[in-house]
Amino acid sequence: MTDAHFYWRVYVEANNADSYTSIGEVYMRATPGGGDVCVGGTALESGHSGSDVAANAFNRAEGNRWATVGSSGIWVGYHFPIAQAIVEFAIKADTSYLTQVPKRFWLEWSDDGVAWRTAIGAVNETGWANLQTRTFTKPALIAGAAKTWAVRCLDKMASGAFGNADYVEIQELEFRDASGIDLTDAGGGTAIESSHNSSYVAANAFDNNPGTRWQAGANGKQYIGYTFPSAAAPAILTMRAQDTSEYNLAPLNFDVLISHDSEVFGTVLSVPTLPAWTQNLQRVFDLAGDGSPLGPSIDGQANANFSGPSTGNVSLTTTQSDDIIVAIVHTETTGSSGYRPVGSIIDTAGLSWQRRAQYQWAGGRNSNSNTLEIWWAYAPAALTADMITAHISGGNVDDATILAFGVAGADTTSPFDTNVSLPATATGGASTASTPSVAGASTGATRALVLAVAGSPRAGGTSSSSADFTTLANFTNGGGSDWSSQQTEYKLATAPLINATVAFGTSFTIQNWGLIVDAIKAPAAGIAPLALTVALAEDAVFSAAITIIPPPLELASAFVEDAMLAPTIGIWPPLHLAAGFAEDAAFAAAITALPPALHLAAALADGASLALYLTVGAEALRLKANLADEAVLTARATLLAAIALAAAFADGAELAAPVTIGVGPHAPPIQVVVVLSW
Ligand SMILES: [Ca+2]
Ligand SMILES: [Ca+2]
Ligand SMILES: [Ca+2]
Repeated sequence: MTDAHFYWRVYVEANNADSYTSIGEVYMRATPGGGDVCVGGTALESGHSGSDVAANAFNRAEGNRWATVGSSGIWVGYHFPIAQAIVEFAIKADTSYLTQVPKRFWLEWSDDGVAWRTAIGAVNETGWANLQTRTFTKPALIAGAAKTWAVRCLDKMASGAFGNADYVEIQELEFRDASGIDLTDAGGGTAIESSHNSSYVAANAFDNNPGTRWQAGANGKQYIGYTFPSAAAPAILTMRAQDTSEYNLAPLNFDVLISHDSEVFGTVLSVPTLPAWTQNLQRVFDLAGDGSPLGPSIDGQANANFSGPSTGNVSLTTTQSDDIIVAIVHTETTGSSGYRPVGSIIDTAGLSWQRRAQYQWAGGRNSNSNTLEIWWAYAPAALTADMITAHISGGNVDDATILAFGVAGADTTSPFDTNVSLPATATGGASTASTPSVAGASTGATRALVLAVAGSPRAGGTSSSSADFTTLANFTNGGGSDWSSQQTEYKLATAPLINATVAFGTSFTIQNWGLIVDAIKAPAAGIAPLALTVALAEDAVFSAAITIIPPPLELASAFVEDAMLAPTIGIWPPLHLAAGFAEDAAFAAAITALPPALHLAAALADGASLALYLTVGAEALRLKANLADEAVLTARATLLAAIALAAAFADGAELAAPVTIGVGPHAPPIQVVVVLSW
């Protein structure tokens, strides 16, 4: 993500208690303490009062100001003639009207003047003096850490029962470390917020209680966060929507902010507009990632009942390609009829189905024989009304149920976690209804969708998932002599489970249950994608061999004519490699990083050359080079993981790129070689 944008504004959420808001001057700077860059452009505003137009905030003259009616949701800004990366701004009060000066406000940016995102903010600026100027510099992480972490909610769903309500709700927020521990659970910190409605305080989002929530409004944009007792460096953010029909009040997009003083905030991650929330859905975000929610995630679901005949159908529609499709079947017969396993599954899309798990147990009102199975198939394309048919072997069933769902973002070649404890199975509730539960579940994958699947020859109990899970389905077939019921719940684990007990919520109790717990893992050991972008002018050359293992690497170079860059880097995940070249420039890179933080910068004069071999550990790596004419920089790289490679070339250029990609923690290194010639 580039930080340079054409539109910047000061968005005011509160002032110092006045029905009007005014600002004498606004300054914006591309470097801390640098010169104001608000020149040559156009002043923007949400509106103004009388002659107090937006331009008055940029005329560098005292005794005039931008002013407008209102104390919240109003703004003044600047449309720059060239994109600017603002890292600091200042506000100056005018010669009077101090109660009109903003108290809580955000410097926001936009690329189109319509959709705005947060850059810097201040939340409690009181006690202004006439002509006083206050400066706000974007805070950055210090060794990856900050004392305060927050989420500024922007838009929310505009449909559904509560979609138009003018407030936002979050059931739970977590800031997890790399081992999956929610750092806020250690206590000693303070929940913070812009505001709350009624008793729906910020602390409700950090209480691990699904029955409580944070709610705030109006005007939509609100923030909530947590100030730790000392600086913390979470790796993962999770957000959970309400477990009620108000789930659609969760934010559809938001910015993740940090602060060192609980007063001035800066954005560290912008989460783009998300797909719609569902009830009790928990989404997971890599704080060093690109803002897209982490998978695997559920992509469509359907269920159906069948009694008597030995086939059952369900029609499934999904939205994404490269899903793993899962089908779960429960069958029961009464008396001495015996077990009814699934013989095969076929579907109209012609997918190749395999059985993952089968669990059989005896028990029920009529000494039933119960079979619960998990089947799966890889779907290269999204499914539209795919008819999935389970063929039961051994004869008719009394009752049966089938649940089908898609899982996006899974390891498509070997989807299930390979830990020997899985699939874990258990049965219970033989004499009295109980909550299905199994102990001793472990996973090997760093990130996996954990599934708990229960079946019973009894009427389904009250739907209920345990606090860290989300209910996927709860349904019952009441035909036949007895019943077939299923309940399935899931959660995205961001660290391996170790000898864990997996259970449903305590409200879900049932007799004669059977349970399977399993996990579908993320691909490539959760290593983030690599983006490699190069723009080359005429006669430029690019050749790169990259080997990476995983944390963030940024490599930037600016070259003048005849310059050459050839790096060799080996890294752990996310890698950003960017270079801008003038004519006759050349780029060749070989990179090898393992872990801790590396910052490398070089400026080369004419004819100079730089050749690098980097071995980096698991922390941020930054490589920057500025080359003048005839300079040469040589580098090479080695990666493990998904890679995206893009290049733009001018006249006469050619691209020949042999690419070999291996996945998995022990797969051979990826070799990426790009050679340009003409
Ligand atoms: Ca002025
Ligand atoms: Ca928590
Ligand atoms: Ca809560």
